[in-house]
Amino acid sequence: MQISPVTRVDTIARDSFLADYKDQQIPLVITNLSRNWPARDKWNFDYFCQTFGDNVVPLYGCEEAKGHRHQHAHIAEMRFGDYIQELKQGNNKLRMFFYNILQQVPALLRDFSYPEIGLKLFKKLPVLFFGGKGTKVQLHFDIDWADLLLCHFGGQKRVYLFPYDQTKYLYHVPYSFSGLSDIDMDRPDFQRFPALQQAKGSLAILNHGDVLYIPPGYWHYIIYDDASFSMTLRALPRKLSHVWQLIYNIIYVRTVDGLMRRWLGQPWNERNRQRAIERSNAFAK
Ligand SMILES: O=C(O)CCC(=O)C(=O)O
Repeated sequence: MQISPVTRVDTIARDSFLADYKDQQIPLVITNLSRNWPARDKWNFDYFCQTFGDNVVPLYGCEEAKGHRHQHAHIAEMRFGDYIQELKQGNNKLRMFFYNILQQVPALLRDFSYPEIGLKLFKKLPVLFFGGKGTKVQLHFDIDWADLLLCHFGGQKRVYLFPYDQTKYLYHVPYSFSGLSDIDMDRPDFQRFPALQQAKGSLAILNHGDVLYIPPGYWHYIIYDDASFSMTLRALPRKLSHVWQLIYNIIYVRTVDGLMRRWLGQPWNERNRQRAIERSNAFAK
C-alpha cells in the first residue's frame, strides 16, 4: 500500500483551492479555515452536554449490519449526556453518526460560518460525528457524491483517503458504500486481503481546529486516536455524472440492498461479502 501525507496549509485563496484541489480532486488540510469561529473555543464535550445533554441520540456500531438489519440502522439510543460519559470512560464501540445539528440544536449554528472557498455548501445539512478513543470507522464513501469539509474538534483523528479509481483494490461490498468491515487500515492483513497492497492513498492527521477537504466519491477510513468529534459541511454535486451517481446510489443501490436484506437476510450479506473478496483478489499481484 502506498500512503502519502495529505498536504497541509494554514490558509488558501479561493482560486488556488478551486484550481489545485477541488478541480484536481485532491484532499487538503486547512488549519486556519475555522480560526474565527466561536466553535473553535466553545465546542467541547462539556459545552455540548450543557446545550443538548438531554437529547436522546441514535448510536451506531463499528461492525457490519447482520441478518435482516438495514446497513445504516442504528443499534442503540441514549441521552447525549450519558453517551459522553461512556466516551470519557473509554467506550469506543458506539459512534454518533450524521447527527443533523440544524434540526436538533439550531443554537449551535451561531458558533460557525460557512467558509468562502468556492464550494456551494448546502446549508441545511451540517452534521456531527462523535467517537471514543480507538473507534474505527470502516472504509466507505459518501452516498451523495458531495464535496466534504470535515471540521475537527477535540483530540487527534486520522483519516485514510483513497480516490474512487482505487475501488478495485478496496474490497468494495456490492450494493453498499463500504469496504469489508474487518479491514483494519492500521494493520492491513495482506494475507487475507492481498489487493490492498496495490492501493494508493493518503493520510490526514487531524487535530483540534483542522478542516479536511474530501473530494466527491473519495473512500475514507477513520481512526479516533482520542475521543473527539467533527462537523461535516457538504456541497452537493452539480456535475451531471456526480448527480447521476447520487441518484443511482440512493434510488437503486440502497433500495435493492434494503429489499434483499429484508427478504434474504444473512445469505444476501454473505453473497456480497464473498463477491467483494473475489473481485478485489482478482486484482492482487
Ligand atoms: O468522522 C467520522 O466519524 C465519520 C466522518 C464521515 O464519514 C464523513 O464525514 O463522511
